Amino acid sequence: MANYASRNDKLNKWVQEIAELCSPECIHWCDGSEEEYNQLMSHMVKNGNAIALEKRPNSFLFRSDPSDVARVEKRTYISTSIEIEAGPTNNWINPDELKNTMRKLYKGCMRGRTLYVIPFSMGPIDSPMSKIGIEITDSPYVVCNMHIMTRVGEKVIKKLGGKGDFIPCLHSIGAPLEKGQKDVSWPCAEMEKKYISHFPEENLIWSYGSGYGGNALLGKKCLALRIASNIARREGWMAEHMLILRLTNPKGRQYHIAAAFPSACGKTNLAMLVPTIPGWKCECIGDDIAWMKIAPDGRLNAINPETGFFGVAPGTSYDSNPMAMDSLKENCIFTNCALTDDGDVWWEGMDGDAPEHAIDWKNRDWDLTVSDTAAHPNARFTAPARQCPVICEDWEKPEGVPIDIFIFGGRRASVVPLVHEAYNWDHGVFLGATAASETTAANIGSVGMLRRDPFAMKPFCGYNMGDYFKHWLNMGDKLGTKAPRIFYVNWFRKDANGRWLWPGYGENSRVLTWMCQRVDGEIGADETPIGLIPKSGDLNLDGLSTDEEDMKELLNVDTNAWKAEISEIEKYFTQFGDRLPGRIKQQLEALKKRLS
Ligand code: O2Y
Ligand code: MN
Repeated sequence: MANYASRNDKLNKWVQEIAELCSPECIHWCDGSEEEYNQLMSHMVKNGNAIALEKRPNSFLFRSDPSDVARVEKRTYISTSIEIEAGPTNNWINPDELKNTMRKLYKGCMRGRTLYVIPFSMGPIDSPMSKIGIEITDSPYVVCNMHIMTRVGEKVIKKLGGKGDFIPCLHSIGAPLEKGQKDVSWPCAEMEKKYISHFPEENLIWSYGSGYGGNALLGKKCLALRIASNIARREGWMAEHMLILRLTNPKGRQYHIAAAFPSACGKTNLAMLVPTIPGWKCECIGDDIAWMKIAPDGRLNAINPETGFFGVAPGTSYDSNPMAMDSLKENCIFTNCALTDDGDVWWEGMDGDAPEHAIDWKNRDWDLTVSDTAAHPNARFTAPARQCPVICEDWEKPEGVPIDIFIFGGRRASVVPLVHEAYNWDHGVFLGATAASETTAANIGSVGMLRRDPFAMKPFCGYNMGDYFKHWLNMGDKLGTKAPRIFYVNWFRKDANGRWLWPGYGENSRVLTWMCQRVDGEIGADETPIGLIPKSGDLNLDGLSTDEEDMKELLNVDTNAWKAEISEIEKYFTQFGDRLPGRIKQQLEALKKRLS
């Protein structure tokens, strides 16, 4: 039991109401302390839910149920009283119907388990941009992950006081434990009973049946994106699926960049970039979510509402992301990674040779003769942001950092050049609205399909996407000349033989420094129908082996391919009907004209 009591009537009443509905064995108010974390972890190790890793101090491996390995978009709902308010990119069920269904599931769902009350803050406690959430969960795994990913405990209850407001986030794994019943190591409900539900009209989240990541750590995708995007629209700010980084040039001038990429496009890698250009420094502020508000000086300031990284493990290595690897040495949670014989975690794409033998994420013997991967492709690490060697000293600044540059991007083997700059804000919003990426084995859908993912927000925008485009246009109107400049990148272009044309990773700093020079008006750019591209010689390619031919191909704008793209965009836009802003239609017409 925590050594504090909430004076907040709304909170106390809600906890009592949920306890009556879910019938837990006991209630634990989380204080966010190290002792609490340690106690929960020892309990989970004793019960066989977790394995303490010999090679990494205070780090633990969990294995999920094979049916519960990722966010479930098809079971995620935006429940508004009128369907059109959720829009064509979201699943919708009427709130009364959905609550009725879920109440039946919640009834008695915590029998035999502890109900944990997690008071958490998204954003620094003392930031005017922060929001308080209270997650009720019956999963100690969720409590420990929330300790790393958010600011938890008594300090939040103190800030809430007697009258403060909070976002109620109800979560249950949906696996009551009857008297004498033996528990399993990852209890959860079957797919058809999983619901990740959002009620934006009352700032409410109800999640049932899954214990995994974005379905269960409700501060992240549910609160900080789906619910926050609604609040942000109402209050005139932005909640975006963006990394935030600070780039410093050799003279000490700082630039802040916020970048949106769909899943599987290397967002965490870019957030922790190690520049290859001498004299430039890059620091990480956040790797997934940015909350941005217009500051008193008229600029757009960003905070990272989280305190940790919930990153994809496979493919993370000292080659692809050394700063992430150095963040993982201790105090981490690993989920669905393989376990080596010497008590460490391993995943495909890690540096060095594969182990001769390991235990795979399904708890089976594994070696190189086994065709399945040892780690699940969506295996994750949960790591404290403070452990990142390049975490920016201002990453917790209550007022945030001023954004100079927005980047959108996706994974495209052809058509889209390495980099282009928007002609103006409306054009930049059009670039965000039409962003698309080819699917990989790591994400949903068949491999190589082009999936439109506007602003990388398709799974995360909590209201009608057409209205979201309008909100972006409105923000540009308010920001005027102080609006960040907008760019679009594609690190993934290939030649006709399927060879990568751009080395990526740290070399992406060459593209970022070009953007900074553009912001400072130091260099011009070439006009093309789709936007502004670097003039020959302006991209710093010193020490890079990429030859002139490849560079030409990387920056090539194939008019015919773009004409084909236009009809795809037109088709895609029809779903938004009259919610598609006229200014976006005008951008499409302008692009058509430039291509003709
Ligand atoms: O599969 C999950 O539950 C995790 S999803 C996720 C986690 C961290 C950062 N981004 C994402 C994402 O899907 O964008
Ligand atoms: Mn994400």
